[in-house]
Amino acid sequence: MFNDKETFKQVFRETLIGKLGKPLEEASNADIYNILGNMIRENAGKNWADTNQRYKADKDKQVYYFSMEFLIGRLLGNNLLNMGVLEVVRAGLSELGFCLLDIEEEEADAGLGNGGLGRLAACFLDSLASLQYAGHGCGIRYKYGLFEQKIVDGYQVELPDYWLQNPNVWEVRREDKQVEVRFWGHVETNAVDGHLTFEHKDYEAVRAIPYDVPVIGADQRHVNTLRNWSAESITQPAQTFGSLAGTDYHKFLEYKRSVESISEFLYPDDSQYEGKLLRLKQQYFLCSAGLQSILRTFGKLGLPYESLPDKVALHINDTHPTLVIPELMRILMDEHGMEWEQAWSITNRMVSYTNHTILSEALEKWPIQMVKELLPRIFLIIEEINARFCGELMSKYPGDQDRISQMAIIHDDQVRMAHLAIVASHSVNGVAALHTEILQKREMRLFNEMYPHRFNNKTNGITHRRWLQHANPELTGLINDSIGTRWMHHPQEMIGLIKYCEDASFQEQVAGIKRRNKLKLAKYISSKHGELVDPDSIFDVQVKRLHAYKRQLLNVLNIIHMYNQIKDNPSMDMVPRTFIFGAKAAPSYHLAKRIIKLINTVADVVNKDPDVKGKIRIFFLENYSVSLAEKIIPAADVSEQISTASKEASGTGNMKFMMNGALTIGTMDGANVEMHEMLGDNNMFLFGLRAEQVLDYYQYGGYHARDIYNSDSRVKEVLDQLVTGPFGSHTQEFLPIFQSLLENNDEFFVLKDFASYVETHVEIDRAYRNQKEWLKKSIINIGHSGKFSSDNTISRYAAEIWNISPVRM
Ligand code: NBG
Repeated sequence: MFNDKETFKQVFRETLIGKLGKPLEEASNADIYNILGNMIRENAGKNWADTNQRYKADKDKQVYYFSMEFLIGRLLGNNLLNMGVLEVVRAGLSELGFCLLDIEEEEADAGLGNGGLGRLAACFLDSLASLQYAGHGCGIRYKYGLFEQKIVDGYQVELPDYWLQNPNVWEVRREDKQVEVRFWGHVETNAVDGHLTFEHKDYEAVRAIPYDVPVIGADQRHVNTLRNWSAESITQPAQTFGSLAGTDYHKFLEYKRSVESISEFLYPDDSQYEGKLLRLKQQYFLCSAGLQSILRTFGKLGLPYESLPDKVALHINDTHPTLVIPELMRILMDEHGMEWEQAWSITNRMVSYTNHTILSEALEKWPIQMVKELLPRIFLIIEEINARFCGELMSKYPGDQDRISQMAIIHDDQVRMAHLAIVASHSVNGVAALHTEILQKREMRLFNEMYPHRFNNKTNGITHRRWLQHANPELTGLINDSIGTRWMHHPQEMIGLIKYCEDASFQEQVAGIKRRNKLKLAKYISSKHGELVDPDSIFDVQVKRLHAYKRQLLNVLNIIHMYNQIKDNPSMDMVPRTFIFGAKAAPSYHLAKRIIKLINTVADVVNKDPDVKGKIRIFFLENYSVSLAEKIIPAADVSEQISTASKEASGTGNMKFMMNGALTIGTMDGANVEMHEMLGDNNMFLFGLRAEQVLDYYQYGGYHARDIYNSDSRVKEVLDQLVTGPFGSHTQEFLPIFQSLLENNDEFFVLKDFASYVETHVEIDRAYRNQKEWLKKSIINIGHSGKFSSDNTISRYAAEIWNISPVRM
């Protein structure tokens, strides 16, 4: 029905009338979206079923990617793209009087993730299906995604994101695949024939219902599954509470509320650990439901359980799904009667773990009391894993008590989830070369010594289908016209663009595309802010979660400094700059929220000041999300990747900007280091401390932020302005920022890197004036960006961790 425009139009019209009982002329954009979305999903249905059938028939090894977050964003455009019908549908709809871009805007942005970690999971699903791997997502169907951000008087206000208000056309509720997850209660231990058995008694049962979303690969024939679990009360309350009279009825309602809360909302913390009971419940809910359903599918193959590691790989995205480990042990031992040693060996061969951060505040540690009460059987298993591990340590490092307490899984009455994940996995990977090196040499040195072959690097990637082909169709067209279309399946072949980097007509086309993307974004900003945006200014963009280590503050301090310079010298010669920010702060992260207020305050003062008119403009775009990113990134000239070196494990925004031709100003952190390896000093603007220097300061001291305040008059002027005029207020609301830099000695080296950052921005101004050179750099960036396609990353996970090959349909 999608083969050609005319057939599409006809079928679409008929489907619409059939489903809505009204003619096309009366349909709204929302109607069109719904009909089209359903048509696409139904159309993918056959391939979906065939893919599953094929996996089953051939008993192909399956990978399950467990993640508490899948930041999918909108699916319509990407599904049309991967099915190869984007152009047919665009043209067909247009002839029917509808604009596909407007129709896409009708879709709720599935914000079931915080930032990079969740978006990485979404990119990986796209690559798995597109490269024809048998790899699926296992997640939670949160009723509310990440909060919707409003900016009111410059402050962040959080609103619930009820993304399911309209039916989700992509998901299929699978009641037949439901499982039961058990909480609370106690464990009864019995000895039968000298054999211990464990029985979980008086537990509270929760129904886990899967909602399956097809993940359509780029060849459209290969369709994997993202299975998101929803928590529901069991249907027969009498089973749990006897009769439904009187107090029992209230008990039931209470129980129902508490069960449903498990999949109600996504924790809005990025790189931050929240020691809340509900979060632990969510984690176990995901792990238990996911595993039970995986093992049920495996069971149908009729193979012995010993062969599990050959048929199933379980990947845990950060430590959040670590309970997969004890849960798998439980099922193998308690339900399949396996001995500990065998269950352990199977678990170890099945599980692999990715670490996404070295920030200590993100390391999960659960109080043993909480684990023991909520998950009594799981706790016993974790205790046993710990006891055996400590025993191993004692025999390997006799008398080294210090090492044992540093490495133990249970310590200080807490379960250290990262230790559990490392000990039980056959592979532990970092997400960029530098990050992996820091894990091996510093953060996890002792584990690396003990398990030298377990650690490996898998540098992150992004799907070029969403972030280039879908987000930037014009640039895609230009690439196709110049090097053909093979790069879409072999993104590293984008390197072929390098030969055009000095070609005047190619450069001109790249410039034209960038300008048109900037015009579109300018229009969007104007519609939101009611101010004109100059498309000839440099669009200098920092969009990502707000966190002190990402140093949005450094960016603002430089803007204030530029402002001061213009005030001193209003005729200063500079290329006009439009600074664009987008960032959500965790609702309880007070300093981060102050920084948002500061950005907005500075924007307010600067944008109103006639002295800087035509020189600097600042916009904070509210509610940064996947779909907003798709509008912003293709329009950026400068990409700000300015985290304190060593702190950003990889970053993935950096790759998206590079792929769309922005030049990066960045520190030698995360994947920036690998970008620099390819680009060299000429095609990237590097500044600031190196990771080694930062880590040495942390270890040995020697940094005194106040010395910089006292010796650099620019720094003093800017910081003083935060507490006095023109940005300070009578409420002293920026005093905490001021104090974090001086009283608390500037944990993230903002002041230390200030001078080199300022200088590098001057260099950017200079470089931009030479458009030919700038465009050359831009093309070199695009050409090298194929390395950062998640297709590349996923091929490595497949070959080096999961041991799977593509399944040719
Ligand atoms: C984040 C890192 C990023 C990285 C993404 C994806 C967490 C815990 N970590 O640098 O901060 O790009 O993970 O790996 O969210």
